[in-house]
Formats: sequence, structure tokens, C-alpha cells
Amino acid sequence: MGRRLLVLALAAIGLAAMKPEPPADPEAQAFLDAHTAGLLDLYYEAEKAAWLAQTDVSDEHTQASIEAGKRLSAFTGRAETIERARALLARRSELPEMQARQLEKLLLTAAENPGTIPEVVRQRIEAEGKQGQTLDGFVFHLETADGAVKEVTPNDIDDVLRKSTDLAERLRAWNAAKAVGPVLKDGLVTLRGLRNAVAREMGHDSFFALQVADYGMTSAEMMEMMGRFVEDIRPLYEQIHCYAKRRLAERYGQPVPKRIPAHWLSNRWGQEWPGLVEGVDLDPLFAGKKPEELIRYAEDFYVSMGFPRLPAVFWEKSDLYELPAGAPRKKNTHASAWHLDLQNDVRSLMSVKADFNWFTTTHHELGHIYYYLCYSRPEVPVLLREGANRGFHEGIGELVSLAVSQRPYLEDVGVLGKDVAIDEIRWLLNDAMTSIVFLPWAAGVMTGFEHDLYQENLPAERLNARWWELVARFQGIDPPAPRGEEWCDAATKTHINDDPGQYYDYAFATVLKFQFHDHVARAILKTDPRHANYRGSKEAGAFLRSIMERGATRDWRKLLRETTGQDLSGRAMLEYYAPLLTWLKEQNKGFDPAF
Ligand code: X8Z
Ligand code: ZN
Repeated sequence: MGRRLLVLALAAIGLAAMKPEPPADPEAQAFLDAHTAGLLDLYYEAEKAAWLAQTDVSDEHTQASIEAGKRLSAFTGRAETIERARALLARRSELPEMQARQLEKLLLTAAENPGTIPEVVRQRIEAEGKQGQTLDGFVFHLETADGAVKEVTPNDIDDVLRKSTDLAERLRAWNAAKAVGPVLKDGLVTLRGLRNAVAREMGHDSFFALQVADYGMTSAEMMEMMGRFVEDIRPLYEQIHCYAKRRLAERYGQPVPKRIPAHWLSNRWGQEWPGLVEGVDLDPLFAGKKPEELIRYAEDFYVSMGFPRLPAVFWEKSDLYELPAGAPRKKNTHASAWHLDLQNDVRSLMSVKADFNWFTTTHHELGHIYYYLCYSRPEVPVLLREGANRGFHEGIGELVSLAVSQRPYLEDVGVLGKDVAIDEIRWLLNDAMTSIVFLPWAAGVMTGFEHDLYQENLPAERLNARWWELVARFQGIDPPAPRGEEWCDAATKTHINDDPGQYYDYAFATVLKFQFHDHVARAILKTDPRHANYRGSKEAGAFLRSIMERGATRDWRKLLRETTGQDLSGRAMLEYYAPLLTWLKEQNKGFDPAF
């Protein structure tokens, strides 16, 4: 671009920024007010029914949830609502941002269940309900060494994978975790067709593209961003991978493999590798604590930064603890946070047990809860009571999980003794086993699979083959033995079934958390980002609130720039781990880290 043109362009941007907001449009406002008023009760009813279906799995509760879902969708997807919103948006430039954004959100919600194809919408809601019931009601069984079979919880399976050094036992636990895939496969294929059909009705390329639209991006743009995240961390990931496979081979008395057998790792999907670094085992720090204490730590952390105590409804209505194996009631065992009435009714569904994973998960879930509470205020219209994008919602809880995993904080609250000698670099490596290891999984495998499933119509007889191709390429992991199409290992991951087309949220959140953390540590706490303690910092709390209380009233890129002065970038994350990369290269000298 020539200089003169550049000057003109900059002037135009300046003018656009200075352009006064048009006044609220009365016609648009009347439409939005009527829509919101009609929505609230139906939404609350559908959420309460879904809550019951997930906390007490039964045919009756699933059916009630399906019926409430149909009533809600009949309202949000009404053909006349779509028409009116489109007509109003046709003169977007004359509308203030707040109104335009509400209309856009309303259309995205309508696109999930357009009233123009009621039969397909009905089939989709029923299939979603049944898939949820199959997943949440599934009973896991683990074979013991003597061939007996016992009912177990997912926490029990995770325990074996975290602790056992017996490869045969590990393999049995890994196999137990994968048994849910085949029973979900047909439902997933049916849902793929129905989800794509609804999304295409309103002009989205695929269901994946519809979900990505929450970021104001196309599928291709999202894939490009995810590809960049993976590329950015590839050199570090390869070094971590190399270190890990050597350590694990030693632990299990095996030759060093090129790729890591999946059952060698401490997580069912290899999405994080805690417990691998010698001398940094955080689980014992929580041994003997009551599960409730972990949630209290989380609440106290937010309160120390100036957030309010959790409302009574949270404690009264949440479902927080693990049910024993064999309990007659079944519930969804994956953690989630709910905003049932888009106002004050906030709850969390968890299966908390006293270990490090649940310690960070409780902080993650309360991140969602405090986000809900922050934007539930009159200034934020009900239709914009969401994160700036979904990744921001995940990012707050992820940031706090990172913050409470730092030594100064753990020492401050007495979880970690002050006299415990811990090697700095090993602590950082342990940290990378969560954050860095997560990115190839989230941005590469999960996002790649869902993109192919929806956008590329991946054939049903290629689901497992494609899954393991991606796992090998991005994570450098192989299945314990070849896996045919009778398995459906992707479907063993909760989100593939009940949070479809959205997993890049977590990859985005991972990059975002380092950017936020860098800002809090350097600009607010004036400390090294590897040694920060947010506890008691009202200023850190105010920074987080300035993001959260805006909900989705502002474009996420603008909000990020306004609050941190920067655009999205992996710089802070790479800087955080820079000393680790140097150290790992030294440790892995003589080994080829490529997989
Ligand atoms: O699903 C979650 C949260 C609920 S929003 C517990 N997470 C992802 C996962 O478990 O796969 C948190 C990080 C990744
Ligand atoms: Zn979350």
C-alpha cells in the first residue's frame, strides 16, 4: 500500500471509530423486548428439564427434557422471528451495536432449530436427548487381574491410569474407558446428518460453521487459527513428547517408542499428561481433604479478588459430588456450569473428588459461574448474556486454574508446605504437561475431527481411522493395538456428543489464558508470570470483571484490545515456557524428537 493511501486508510479508520452510535431503533427494540419476554420462561423450563435429565438419568426425565426442548425451539426458531430479525439487520449500519448484536445472536440461536423445517428440528431434539441419555447413563466395567468384572466410575478408571505401573492393568482400564464408543456411534452419525441439515437451512456451510460463527469467523478462518496455535508450539511439544516417551519407557521397562501407546498416559485421551514429572506430584497435596473443601478453595479465591460469595442457590441446587459405583441414580460425570434462568439460578454439575485435577476443575467451573453472575445485570440484555465468545467463557476458568497451580499461591493457602524443595524447571515442565500438551489435542485432534465430520461429511466407515490419523499426527500417540471401525473412540469424549463443534473453545482459551495471565502478572501484580499469586488482589479481580461484566455486548477482538492493549497472540505462552524449551533440548540431546 502506498503512503498516501495508507494515510487515507488510517484516517478512514479513525473516522469510523469516532462515528457516533446511532440511537436505539424503537421498532427493533420493541421486537427484541417481546422476544426476550417470551423466551425467559421457556428457556428456564428447558434448562430445568435438562438439568434433571443429566443429574438423574431416566427415560422419563429424558422425555421431559426433549418435550421442553421442543417448546423452546418452536419459539426461538419461529419463521416470522427469523424474517423480522433479518429485515431489521438489513439496515445494520443504522442500528446501535447493542441492538445489532442481539439480532445476530437471535439468528444464530434460530439457526439451531429453524421453524421452516420443523420435522428435522423435532428429529434433532429427540436424537440429542437420546444420545445424552446413552452417554450419561452408561455404566463402565473394569476387569480385574483375576478376570472378575466390576462396575466402576470414570474417576476409578482415571485413578488406575494415573497410578498403576502395571501395563496389563492400564490396558484394561483404557479399554474400559473406550467401551462407550460403539454404543454412541450410530447416534453420532444420525446427529451429524441432522445437525448439518438444520445449520444449512439458514445458509451456514455446516454445523461446524454455525458454531464457529459465534466468533464472527468462517470455518476456514478457525482452522487457520487452530493450525497456527499448533505450529507455534510444535517445537516445544516435540521436546515434551520426546522427554515423556523416554520417561514412560523407563517406568514400564519398555523400549522407547516413536509414538506413545495411549494406555501409557495418565489421561483417557492423552489430553493432559500429569504425574509424569519426577518430584512433582500434586495429588498427595489433596489427600485426606473433603471434596467440599476444594470448592471452598475456589470460592475463597474469587472472593479474595473482590467477587461476591456464591449465592445460596448454588449450594442448594448444585450436584457436586461423585456417586459411588453401583448407585441406583446415574448422572453425567463430566463437569459443567449452568445458568438456568439467565439471571440468578446458577448451578454446577460435578463429581468432585479430592485430587489435583478436581482442584483445578472446581476453579474452572466457578469461572463460568462468576462470569454468569457478572453479566447478569440490567445493562446487559438477556440475549447477550454470554462470553465475548465461548472461548472467553472457558478462558476465565482456565486462567484461574493456571493461577492457583502456581507455587506462591499454593504456599499462601497452606496446600503446599513452604519448605518443600521443588526444582523450578520440573515444576514448569509439569505445568506444560497440562497446558502445552493440551493444544495438539484440542486444536489439532478434536477440532480436526469435528471439522471433517461436519464440514467434510466424513464417511461413517472412516470415523475411527480418521480419529487415529489425527491422534498420530498431532499428539504423537498410537492406540495400544489397531482399532477398527467397530470402535468409535471419538465418541468416548463427552463433547463430541453433547457440546458439538465447539472444542476449539478450549484451545482458544489456552492461548487467551496466558495472555491474560501475562497482563495480570506483569501489569498488575508486577511479578514474574511463573511466580504469581492473585490471592487478595482486588485489582486483578477488577481486571477480570471488566471483561466478564461486558458479556457479549462487545466484539471479542475489540474487548481484548481494550482490556490488554493487545491482539490475540501466542507470544505470552511461548515466553512463559522459553526456559523449558532450552532445558528440554539439553535433556533430549542425541534423541530425535520427531514423531
Ligand atoms: O470440559 C471441560 C470443562 C467443562 S466446561 C471441565 N474442559 C475440557 C475437557 O475436559 O475436555 C476443561 C478443559 C478441557
Ligand atoms: Zn468450561
